Amino acid sequence: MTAAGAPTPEPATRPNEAWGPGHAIDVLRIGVGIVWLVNLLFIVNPANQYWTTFSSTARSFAPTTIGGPGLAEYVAAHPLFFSWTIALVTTYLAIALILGLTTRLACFVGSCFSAVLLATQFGTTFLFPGGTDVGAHPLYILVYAVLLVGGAGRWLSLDVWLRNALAARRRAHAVPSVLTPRPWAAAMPSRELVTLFVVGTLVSLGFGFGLVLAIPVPASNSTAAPPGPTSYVNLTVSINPLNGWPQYSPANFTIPAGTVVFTIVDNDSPMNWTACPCPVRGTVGGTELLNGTPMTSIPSANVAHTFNIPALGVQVLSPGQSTVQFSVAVSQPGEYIWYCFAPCGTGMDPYNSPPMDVAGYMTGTMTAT
Ligand SMILES: [Cu+2]
Repeated sequence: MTAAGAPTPEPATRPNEAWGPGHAIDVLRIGVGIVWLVNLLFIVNPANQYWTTFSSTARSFAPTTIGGPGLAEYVAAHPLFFSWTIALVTTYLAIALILGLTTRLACFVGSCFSAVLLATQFGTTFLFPGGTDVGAHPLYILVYAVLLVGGAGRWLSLDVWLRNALAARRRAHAVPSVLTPRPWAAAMPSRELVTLFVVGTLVSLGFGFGLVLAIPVPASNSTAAPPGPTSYVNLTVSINPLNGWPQYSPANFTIPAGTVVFTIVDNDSPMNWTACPCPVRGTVGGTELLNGTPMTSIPSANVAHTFNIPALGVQVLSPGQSTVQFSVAVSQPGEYIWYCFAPCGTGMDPYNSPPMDVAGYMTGTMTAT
């Protein structure tokens, strides 16, 4: 469109023409589409248990979310909505980018999606190891911007095929060629579209940060001792000689509702968890005893494991080669799942490899009767 708003002749599009250097932008587009296709294959492969472990994966981000674990808990509590949203956006991006269908819309959706993920998991984005799931999102946003500005979708693209098919149909029916605005079809973008892209991405980033700051940390059940008996639980963290994994034992235990005094003897080696959000939460008095000294937060230099009971808002940090003690008020009978959220996995990604999330090692059940 010209400044006066009069339609300009549509530039001749040579559809899906032979390879030339100008098509590098569409090679990039297809490459990003393949990345999303790989993500989609991960989601649908039953071996990865995407659907069944979604909540615990979401919770594993809690310790490193700016603004506290509120959002991670909220996502974990609504797994159906969030797991499907992520799966559907992943499917759309894979199809749209590989086939060049609604290319511009895909750039917009992809950038906003990455911006929200980036904001909500900001604490682990720029860390290595640990940021492998979210560390790529700044790069993705950059790639979408390059695709949009570079006019991706002009080669090997269904957008072009559809446009030409429509044009041919119009010619065949002798319909006067009136240009209809097709803001999402592929072509060099207008300045307005680029502005919309930038604004949309920034708004999504702000929305993500707003979510993590606005959703409150789940209320701790109580920091005052409830009526009821006092019981004692002794846990140890040791390396399992069979597989070399650190392991809490016992992982499953039963206590009467009341005050539970925990002692954790951590025989694991020290580890430097630089992203550690190390405040103690949800214990009686809001403290833990580290080798006998009361602490309200723990220096991150040597946190080997954590002991979190999300339903009670409990977070306790367990440094290597140390003993911690704390009391938890359990006023209601029930089953309480505990987790270790420190990245103690032994694989490439220590946030998402065993024994993280492995029952009997870094998660288990406290049954209150
Ligand atoms: Cu651990």
